[in-house]
This record gives sequence, C-alpha cells and structure tokens, in this order.
Amino acid sequence: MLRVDVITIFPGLFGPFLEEAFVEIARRRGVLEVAVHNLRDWTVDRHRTVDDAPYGGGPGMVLKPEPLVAAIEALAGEKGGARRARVILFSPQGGRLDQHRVATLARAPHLVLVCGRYEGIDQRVIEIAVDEEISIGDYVLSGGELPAMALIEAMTRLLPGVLGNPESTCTESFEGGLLEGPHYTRPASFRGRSVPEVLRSGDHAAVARWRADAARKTTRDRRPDLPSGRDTEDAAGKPPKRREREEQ
Ligand code: 4GX
Repeated sequence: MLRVDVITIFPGLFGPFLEEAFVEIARRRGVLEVAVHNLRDWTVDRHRTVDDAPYGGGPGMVLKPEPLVAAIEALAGEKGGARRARVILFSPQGGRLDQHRVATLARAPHLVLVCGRYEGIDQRVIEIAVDEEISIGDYVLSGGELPAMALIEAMTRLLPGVLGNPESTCTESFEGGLLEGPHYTRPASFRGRSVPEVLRSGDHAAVARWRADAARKTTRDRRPDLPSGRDTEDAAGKPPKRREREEQ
C-alpha cells in the first residue's frame, strides 16, 4: 500500500487524473491512496496568503515558508525525527526522474509531494523539511503539479495487481534500458503498408527474435545514451552494420 499526500495551490488539477484509468483502479484495489491538500488550508491570515515578493527584488513571487513547512510537518512529521514519509519537491534543480527512481519510490510506504509555483519556494523550506528534489526534464513548467502526476502515474503501474499482466511491465521501455520496437494491429495492409510477415507467421520464437532485434535497433538508433543502446550484436550474432543507423 502506497500512500501519497500532495501539497498544491491548485488541488482541482488532480480531480479527473485520480478518477480515471490505472490510477483509479489502483485506488479502488486499495494499493494506492492519494490525498490532495490545498496549501491555503495552512495559512492563518484573512487573505490565505501563500506567496510574497522575493528578497533582492526581481520578477515573480516566491512561496512563503510558514504555510509550506506547516503543511509538510502536519503530513510527514519533522525531518530527522521519526519521519516515515519521504518529502519530495518538484523543481528544475532536482535530480532527473528515471524508471529506476520511480521503482524505488513506488516501494516507499508514504510520499509527500510538494508542488511549487511561481519562481519557486523559500530556500529554508528545502533545508528544514524537504528530503529530495526531483525534475521530470529540462523544460520549464508553471508548477510541480504535472510532475507529481507523472510520478504518481509511473509508480501506479508498478504497484502489485494494477496491470493485469505483470509481463507487460518488464517488457516495456526502459526496463533494462531498452526501448521498444514498433507495434502493429489490424488491418494487415493499411494505405499500402503491410505488417512485417514474421508477426503474422504464428512462429512465436521467430516473433520474439524479431522483436528483440527491433528493440535493439530502435535503442541504438534513437538513444545510444541508454545502456542497451551501445553497439550490440543482433540475434544471429552478426555485429551491427553501419548502414542500420540510416535505415529508419
Ligand atoms: N520538473 N517546474 C516547479 C516552481 C518551483 C521552482 C523551484 C520549486 C522550486 C519542473 C520540472 C518545473 C517549474 C515546477 C518551476 N518550485 N518541476 N516550478 N521541469 O519546470 O519538475
């Protein structure tokens, strides 16, 4: 059972996300529990103020520390103490999220996800209350809400009993650092393009070899930076041809 608490100033963004598809299934099966909290609930002033101008000047606003630390400590306890929850802040300054990190976090009992907005959050919140900063990629979003949903969705697929067929978790992209090759469904011919003959042959071993080879080629051509994207031999034991790089 994975418990996730989300702290955001836009709780409404999470509604449909939590009520559809695998995330909804996981919640109904009791392997995932997500609670979304409005940061403004931890303000004490009449205007429910969550932000303030940055010291030193400059554009934009910064999330002020008092409500954020109060929210995090209410949901996770104090850092260092007997805290069982891991507190994660989404920010471009964080370590890049990958499948290995997702799998590790999916095994945690309790995560508190902090979604920043504006120019960011007061640095002292990070020092006092955050365990880990995560980025979902080198592009600029307006808040941590989409990163939180990306992490929740990626973890959900790994929770026990969520995907009908556990095999589909391990053959999919990035397990073993391998991308997938192409997929086809009916019709056998579409706009003059036919499905590769081997996939319709009924020869399961030949299909498995073709898929492994296609995955290897896709990874080498598109993501040579992945572990399985470096030069490897094909299923027949032949070394890769230079020409393969220009094929796709
Ligand atoms: N992967 N953003 C967070 C505000 C902010 C800035 C600093 C805390 C600290 C992003 C990303 C991302 C934009 C979300 C800035 N909050 N987060 N936001 N890419 O671009 O995770």
